[in-house]
Amino acid sequence: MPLGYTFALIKPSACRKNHVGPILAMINQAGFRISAIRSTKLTKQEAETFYEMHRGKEFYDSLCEFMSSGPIIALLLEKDNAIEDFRKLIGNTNPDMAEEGTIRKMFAESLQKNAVHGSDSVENMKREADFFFNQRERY
Ligand code: IDP
Ligand code: MG
Repeated sequence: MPLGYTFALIKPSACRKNHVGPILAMINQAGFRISAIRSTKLTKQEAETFYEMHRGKEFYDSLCEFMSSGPIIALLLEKDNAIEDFRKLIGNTNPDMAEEGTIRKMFAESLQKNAVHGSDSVENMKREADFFFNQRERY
């Protein structure tokens, strides 16, 4: 896969509050092309695997419980410099520290329920994309 991709999730809290449409619009307006998209729901065990790099941290169990609490939207997004640019678009992990106009500033409910996930490296992007999408689902 070329380097101009990132993987993203719209988290259960943002789906529950009907923020999917506005968040997708912001993603498109920022110049990302949707390569793959799916509505799905993780089991607790799948959430534990997806977030395995955080295993052992005090927020890990609660995070996996939350991430498996309802439907999510999985996204493979294409853009030059996608990983870095998407992290800028979503803002700081903690919405209290996120800049005005970022997705997390606008839609996060809390540090845990911070609306979206975005890959932090090419290696994690590939792992996360493969976790959700087979090749026939990517255009
Ligand atoms: P990121 O999503 O900005 O990459 P990470 O540090 O990778 O942030 O953490 C993954 C997710 O775990 C965050 O998006 C957030 O939902 C949750 N999280 C991170 N740190 C905390 C914390 O201190 N308390 C509760 N939840 C946290
Ligand atoms: Mg992260």
